[in-house]
Amino acid sequence: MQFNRLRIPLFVIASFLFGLKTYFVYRFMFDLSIENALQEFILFLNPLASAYLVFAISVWLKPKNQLRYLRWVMIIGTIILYLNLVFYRNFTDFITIPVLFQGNNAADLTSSILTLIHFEDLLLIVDIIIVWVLSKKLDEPAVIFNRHAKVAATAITFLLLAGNVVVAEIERPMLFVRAFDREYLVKNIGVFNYHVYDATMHTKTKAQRVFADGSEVNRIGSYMKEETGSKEPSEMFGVAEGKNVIFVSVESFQNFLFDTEINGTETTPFLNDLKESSDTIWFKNFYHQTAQGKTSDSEFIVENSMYPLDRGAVYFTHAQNEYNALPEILGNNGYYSSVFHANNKSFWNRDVMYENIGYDHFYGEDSFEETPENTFGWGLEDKEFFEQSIPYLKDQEQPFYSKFITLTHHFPFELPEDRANIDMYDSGSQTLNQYFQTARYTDEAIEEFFADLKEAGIYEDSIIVLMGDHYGISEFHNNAMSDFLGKEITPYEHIQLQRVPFMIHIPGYEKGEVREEVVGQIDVKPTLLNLLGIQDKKDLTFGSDMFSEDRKNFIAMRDGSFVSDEYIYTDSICYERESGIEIPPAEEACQPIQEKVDKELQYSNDIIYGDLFRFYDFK
Ligand code: GP9
Ligand code: MN
Repeated sequence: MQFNRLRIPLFVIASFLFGLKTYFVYRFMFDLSIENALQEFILFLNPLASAYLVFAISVWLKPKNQLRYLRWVMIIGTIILYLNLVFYRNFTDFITIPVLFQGNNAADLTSSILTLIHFEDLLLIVDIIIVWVLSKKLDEPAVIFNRHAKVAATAITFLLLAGNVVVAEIERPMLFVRAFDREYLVKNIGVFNYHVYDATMHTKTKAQRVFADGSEVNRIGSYMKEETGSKEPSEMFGVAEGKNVIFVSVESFQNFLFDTEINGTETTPFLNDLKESSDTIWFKNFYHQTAQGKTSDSEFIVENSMYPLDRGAVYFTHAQNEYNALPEILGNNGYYSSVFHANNKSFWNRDVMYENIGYDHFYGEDSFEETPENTFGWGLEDKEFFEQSIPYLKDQEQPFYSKFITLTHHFPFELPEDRANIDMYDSGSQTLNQYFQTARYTDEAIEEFFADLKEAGIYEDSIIVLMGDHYGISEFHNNAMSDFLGKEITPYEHIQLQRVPFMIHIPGYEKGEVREEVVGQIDVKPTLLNLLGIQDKKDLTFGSDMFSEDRKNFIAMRDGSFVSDEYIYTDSICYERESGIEIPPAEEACQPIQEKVDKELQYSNDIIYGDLFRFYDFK
């Protein structure tokens, strides 16, 4: 091998610097949980291995191209790493190919983006500069390798790669098969190899629709009928028959907000009272089940009683599929359906999906009057949003099903100072500090909405359903959360924090109660249909009527975690649900449900990827 004046080939220097940088980003900028020494070792090994893999290819190039290749790979690699970092800071997740095609959503993140870029990020270009300068100083002959050297350099690539895969497999058996969990993949094989894996998966799922086997739907359908949907109408059947349904999806609201105070002021006084009102049925153990599709996933789950996808947002990737969705069923039963949401219509591809699943009308941003005073954070503020919706609502044919999606209480939870009626919290997390103020704002907006509905004469003939779409405070803020709650955020606590509001408010009902059942977004569709006295015998759902005696007794999360009446399973740990005590793995207490969860998640994916409902007759 010919050495340059530095005696070390430049591609090795580049691999080392870039690998080291990547390791530092993994270790100190992402928030990856490292549980043991082997994981720590893998985290150190994989960036070096994958950097070497890419840089060592250069030895096969002509000297001039070699130097150019090294420089550009440094830059492109850094951009990929950095985009993942920014994405991670917002979503505690890594980019997938379907998410990339949600480009217009990224553009809408403009108000959040500044909080996601940090000053120390500048350090990420140091190695680029070093390699750039060195490559300019080198003479071309310094990077001429003979055949032996080339083969040796490439052989080392394979050794490193094989070593990485072997230790990763030891640490995490079946890593590539289960792959629900992107964090595990990145920890074990690195963000670059993860992208290669993701691209392979993407191609595979595209092919799945083409080769889908129509008879599969009968097998899955039988399972759903047997195991998931509840068979008999519950005692609440028809309680809200013929009423309008006003469904409010409350952005980023988590249950832990309830009954909290900041400096002696109640955070959400209206919702606190509403949940205990004699006209409200509140499910206090209701979990969101969303994944990468955030709000749109919550909508998908509610409309279809199916799971979101493990990668990307189903609203984007499979908006043209055949579904038997809630608005469509309601439409067949004499309901007019609409959505109110003051954002552009194509966000989350809503316009396409809504049309497909049978909404009659979508009141998007263009239906509202926006001024500099009434627009902050993500757009039209909630109070104006509700107020401006009332005339539309009044004009709708009854009975109607109308979904409202709020926006003010959205990350990064910005509120002009003069609008805040509660202090900021005081912790190391700006996000958490602001979270209470926008929650308060939305609470006030919903209170005003109730008053307006009464004034408009709509209230009496309607039921109002309030649901939280997903978490607002990600794991990134665990330290501040732990301060606020006065306890450590263990994996168990993390799952418990995924509880979001679910209230069914029935004016004049007077038998309101607080229910303890473990339920989730997947149960909303069958529950609502049952309340409205609508029976769709052929419907296929993964959830069941929350009021039913024979409802399914667990709630699965997209990453394979679950909550059952007795247990909480997450991060490969089985806990007793109520006490949070860990159950030793040897007892296999969680295993039977774990198997069902894996099966259901797979079935749900099969239906979506194969577009299997096109082979099923819902009529
Ligand atoms: C955007 C709103 C927020 O239209 O629904 O989306 P999210 O970022 O929460 O998914
Ligand atoms: Mn949301």
